[in-house]
Amino acid sequence: MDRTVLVIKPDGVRRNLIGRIVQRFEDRGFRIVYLRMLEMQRETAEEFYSPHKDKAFYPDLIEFITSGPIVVIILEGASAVEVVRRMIGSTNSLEAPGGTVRGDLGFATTENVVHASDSIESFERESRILGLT
Ligand code: FUP
Repeated sequence: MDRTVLVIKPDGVRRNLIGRIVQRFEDRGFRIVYLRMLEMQRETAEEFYSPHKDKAFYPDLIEFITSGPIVVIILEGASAVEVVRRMIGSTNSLEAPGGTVRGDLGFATTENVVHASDSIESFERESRILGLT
């Protein structure tokens, strides 16, 4: 069994989508092994998104992810990283196919409803940064 980090971003929380998002992953067969609502501190956000620190969108991304509560979840299941990534859809919600979280519920790139680890290494890194381990 693999584990992955799923984050419901501030837009998802503001738009009251927590239940619907969690439902999709439970329906698919994933087990929730951790779930907590928190506000990401600026320092944590900067470390979390440090691979993007030279990108033009970085300041907006930090502003956004710290703009309100998020929900941090660890999902467990077969091929969790890969399957959950497929279930959230591409980064730009406008390009994400129907049936994915971003394709069904999102309409932007920075404000794209959810985050999910893109590898086992990212899962471990994100767990450490978010203080889950
Ligand atoms: P993803 O793994 O799909 O969440 O996307 P990336 O790791 O490529 O990007 C991390 C975050 O940066 C995305 F959630 C949204 C933001 N981003 C932008 O705001 N603009 C861009 O052009 C690309 C990414």
